[in-house]
Amino acid sequence: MTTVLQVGGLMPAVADVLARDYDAVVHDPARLASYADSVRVVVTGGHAGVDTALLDALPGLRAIVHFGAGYDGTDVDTARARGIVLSNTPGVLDDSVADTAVGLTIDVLRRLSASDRYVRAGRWATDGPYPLQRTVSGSRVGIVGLGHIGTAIATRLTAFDCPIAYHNRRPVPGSTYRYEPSLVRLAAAVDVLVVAVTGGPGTRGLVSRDVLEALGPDGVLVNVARGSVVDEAALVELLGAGKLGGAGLDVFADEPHVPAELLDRDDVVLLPHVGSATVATRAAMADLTLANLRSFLETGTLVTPI
Ligand code: 8YV
Repeated sequence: MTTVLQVGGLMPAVADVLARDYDAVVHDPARLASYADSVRVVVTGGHAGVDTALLDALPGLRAIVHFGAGYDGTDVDTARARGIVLSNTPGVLDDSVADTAVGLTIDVLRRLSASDRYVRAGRWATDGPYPLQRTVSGSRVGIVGLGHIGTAIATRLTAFDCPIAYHNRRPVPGSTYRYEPSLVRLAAAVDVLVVAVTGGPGTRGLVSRDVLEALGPDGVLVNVARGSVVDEAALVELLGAGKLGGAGLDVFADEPHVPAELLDRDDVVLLPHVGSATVATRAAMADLTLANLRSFLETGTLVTPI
C-alpha cells in the first residue's frame, strides 16, 4: 500500500526518509494505476506539477506537503475544493532568500560578477580600469510583496540607508515602509524593484511591460520570487533596447532554460534558482517538510498549513 507519494525530485534528506520510513513511491505516470487508489499524502517540491489531472487520478488524496515556500506547481484551488489540505515551509528560508536578493542588488549595481569576469579574462592588464559603477547605499528600493521574505529584504536594505517603498494588494498593517497602491508608480519612483511576491495564477505577469518601462533605463529589476511574475519577453526586449538598466534574476519563466539573449549581458546577473540553497536552510526546510508529513499522518493536522 502506497500511502505517501513523492512527486518530482526532492533532496536526499527528504527523499531517503520518505522511502525508508514511509515506503513512499516516486510518481511515475506509467505506474500510476498500481498506487493511485491508496495514496493519502503527496510530498512535492514547489514547482513539480500536482495538476488537476493528477488530483483527479488520486481519489484518496487528503494532503499535499510542499518542500519550499512556493506551491505554484500545485492546482491549489482544485485541491482545496476537494477538501485536500496543504502545507509549505514558511519562515525557515526568509533569511537566505533575502540575502540572495541583496546580493543580486549589489552585484547588478556594482557589477561584481562582470568585473570578476573582466579580471579572469586578463582585461584589467590590457584594457585598464573597469568602468565606474553605481552606488548601492541610499538607492531607492521598491519591494513587490512585503511578506516575510520582502520584509527581511527591506530590513537588510534599510541598513544600507535605502528608502523603502512597497506594493501589495493592501497596505501591511503597522508597516512603517511607504505603501504604493500602483505598481507602475512604484516602479517609476525607485532605482531597484525587488520582486518577492508569491507565485501562481494570482501574480502571473504582475511585473508587466508597463511596469518595466516605468522602471526605465536607469532602473534595475531583481527577482527572487518566480519567473512567472515577470513578463520575461518584455524584460529581454527592454534590456536589449537600453530601456531597462539591469536585472538580477534567480528565477525564470521556463527553468532551467534562461533566455539566450541574457547570457552575454554584463548588466544582468543570472543565478540558477539558489535563493534558499544553503546547507542550513535546506536542512531546516527538510525538517519542516517531514514534520508536516508526520503530523498529518499521526494527527490529521499540518504544522504549517497554507
Ligand atoms: C526551492 C523555492 O528551490 O521555497 C521556494 O519556493 O523556490 C526554493 O526554496 C524550491 O522550493 C525547491 O523545490
